[in-house]
Amino acid sequence: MKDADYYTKNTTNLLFAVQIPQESGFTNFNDNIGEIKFWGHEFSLNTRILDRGKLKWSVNSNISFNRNRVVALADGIDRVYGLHHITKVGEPFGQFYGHLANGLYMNAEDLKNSPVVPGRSFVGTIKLVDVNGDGVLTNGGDRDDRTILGNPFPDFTYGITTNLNYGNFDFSVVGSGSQGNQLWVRHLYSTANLDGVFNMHREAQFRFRSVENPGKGFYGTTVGGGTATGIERDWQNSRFVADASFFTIKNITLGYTINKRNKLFRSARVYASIQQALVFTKYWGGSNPETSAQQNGQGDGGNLSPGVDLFNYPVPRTSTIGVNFNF
Ligand SMILES: [Ca+2]
Repeated sequence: MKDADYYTKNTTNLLFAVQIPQESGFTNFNDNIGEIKFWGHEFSLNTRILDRGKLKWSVNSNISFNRNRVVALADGIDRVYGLHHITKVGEPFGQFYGHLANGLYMNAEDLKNSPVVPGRSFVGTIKLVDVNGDGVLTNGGDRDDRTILGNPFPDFTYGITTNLNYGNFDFSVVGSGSQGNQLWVRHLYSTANLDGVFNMHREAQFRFRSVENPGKGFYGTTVGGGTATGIERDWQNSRFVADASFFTIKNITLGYTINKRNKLFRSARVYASIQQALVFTKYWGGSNPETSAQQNGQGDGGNLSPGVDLFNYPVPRTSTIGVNFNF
C-alpha cells in the first residue's frame, strides 16, 4: 500500500518572543511577527514481504520533506536577529547566522595576506571570511561580514518499522532518522573557552600552540588573552555548526505468545524490548543529535532559534522485560 500526502499551511498572527538589541535594556518582547508558510510532502509504503504459513514479515516505511518560508514580519522589519540566528523574509525562519570560519592564521605570511580584525588578529587566532570583500573583518553594523551558515531543518526525516512473526514468536524493529539537519554547538562557548575558567572540551588540547605545533587547526592560540580568544568565542561563526543527521533504532522487541487457555488466563505474551537501542550519527558536538534545546524561549532555543545544543542529555537507553495477560 502506497500513500502520498502533500500539505501546505500558512501560519499567521503568531506571537513570538522577538530578540531585540540588549542596549534597550530588554532581551525580548512578544510581538506578532507576521506570517510563515509551511509545506511538505509525506510518502509511506507498507509492504507485506512474506506471508507463508507460520512466517509473516512486513515492512512499513515513511519519508517526509518539510519546508518553511517567512512570508512577512512585523510592520517595517524584514529580519529579526537572535544570538546566532536570523529570521528573514523570503527565507526559512531560524537559520544559523554568523561568520564563515576559515581555519587559523598559520604563520606571519598567512596573517599578512589575509583579512584581519584590526588589533585583534594574530598568528594562531581564528581566520574568518571577508564576505563583503572590503579587506577587513567586521561583526555587525553597515560593513557586517556575517552571512547565513546553515539551518536546523532536515532535508528529510524518515522512519521504518519491520515486523516478523514466526508461529508464536514476534519480533519488531522501529527506526527513525533525520538527514541534513544541523545543530548550533552552543556549549563550545564555555567548553572551548580558552580563557581557562571552565572545564574544557578535550579537543581543545589540540589548540594552536606555535607555528611549529599548530594542533589540529581548529582551536586557536591563547596567547594574547581575551583580545585574541574573544573573536573565536564571541563572534558567532560556522565552527559552531555541526551536521546532526542521525538514524536511531528506537525500539527492538522480541515476544512470545502462550496461547494455552487455563484457569489463570486466556493467553499471555512474554516480551523483552530495548528503547533507543542504537544511534548512528557523525555528530561531534554532544551526546544527543536529536536535541533541539528549548531553554527559556529567549535567545537560545526560543521559537525563532531552534537547533541549539547546550550540552543536552542523551535520550536514555531503556530495557524492558514484561508479560501481558489476556483474561
Ligand atoms: Ca569585510
